[in-house]
Amino acid sequence: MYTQGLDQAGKEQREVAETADMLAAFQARIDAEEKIEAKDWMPEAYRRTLIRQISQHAHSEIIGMQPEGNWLTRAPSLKRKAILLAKVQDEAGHGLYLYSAAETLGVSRDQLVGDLLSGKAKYSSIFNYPTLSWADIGAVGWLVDGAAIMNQIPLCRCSYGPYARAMVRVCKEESFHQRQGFEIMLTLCRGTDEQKAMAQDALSRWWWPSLMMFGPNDSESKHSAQSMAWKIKRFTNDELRQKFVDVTVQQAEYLGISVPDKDLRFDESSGHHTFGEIDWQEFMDVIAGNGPCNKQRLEKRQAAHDDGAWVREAAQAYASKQAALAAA
Ligand code: BYC
Repeated sequence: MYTQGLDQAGKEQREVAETADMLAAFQARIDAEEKIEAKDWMPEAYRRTLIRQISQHAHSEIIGMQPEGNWLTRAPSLKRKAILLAKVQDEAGHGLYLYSAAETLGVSRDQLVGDLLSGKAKYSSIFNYPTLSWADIGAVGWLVDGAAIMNQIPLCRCSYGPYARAMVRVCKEESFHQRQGFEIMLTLCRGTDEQKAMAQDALSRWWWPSLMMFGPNDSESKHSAQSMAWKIKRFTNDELRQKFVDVTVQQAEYLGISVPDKDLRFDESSGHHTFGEIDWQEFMDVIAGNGPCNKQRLEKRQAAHDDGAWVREAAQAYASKQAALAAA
């Protein structure tokens, strides 16, 4: 009901022509750091950008459950299993908050999920890589959640209120996820030679895909300039990638394993690490649907969606019954 109401409000709003004065007044609100709320007037392009970004973010959380879910039955102890189960459930929760935030912009959940399942909507490139060993669960928590936090903490200050508020809780949980991943890596690195080799192998395979999570270089990023002006993004893709490298290289040193980049070095003059060229062709292939696991990820999501049809039908039947009772 709530969504339908917003759908209608959104439709009426979109019928109003956007004048230069309206756009200037909107930008003034953004510049004054006011939060934009669901029922406020907003330019159609701002609304579309948010729907694109928030829904891709939600899809990433939901698809991101798969590579980790793959290890739930094989976690090395009951404690590890319980922790991993809680983490995977957290990701489902993040997806749900984010779908709800996207719905406030006047789009339906069915439409968003339909776009994911048809392959129209993107989700993060990182989840198209396989988790081959238990150490990959450590590397995903450490690197993938680490990159996620770097990208998402600034989103808590995003100009769109519902997205910014959803991100506060997401970031708290991601922070726990990152630490559990680092702790798995630390345990492996302090274990046998074989365990340390597993940790090294996981870092070697996940390093470059993690850097790709931040998106194309700024010079190639088609949305960054406008999203920065609207304060949806607070830092550019390259700025966040640099922060991630600076923090993570030191953590790898502490673990005693090597970042797989022969060009990586600390630059005294800038105080930052310089690093090698990302394989952008690989990135483009993955986001075009041709990564190692794209097909399997979408097939599994489609099967889960089909298996859940009876739950949606039951919820709908219950809602209709309640509505009929309320009307009687
Ligand atoms: N993968 O102009 P750009 C998580 C696309 S969930 C795929 O720079 P923008 C987690 C981009 O969409 C992690 N596609 O775009 C979950 C655009 O294509 P379209 C997800 C990518 O939006 C479970 C085109 O490339 N996090 O952490 O300004 C377990 C040009 O890019 C990627 C979020 O979604 C990519 N890596 O900036 C553990 C955070 N990068 O849409 C962890 C929210 C770029 O025009 N999103 N593209 O067809 C953002 O912050 C921004 O959307 C991005 C991209 C920085 C990702």
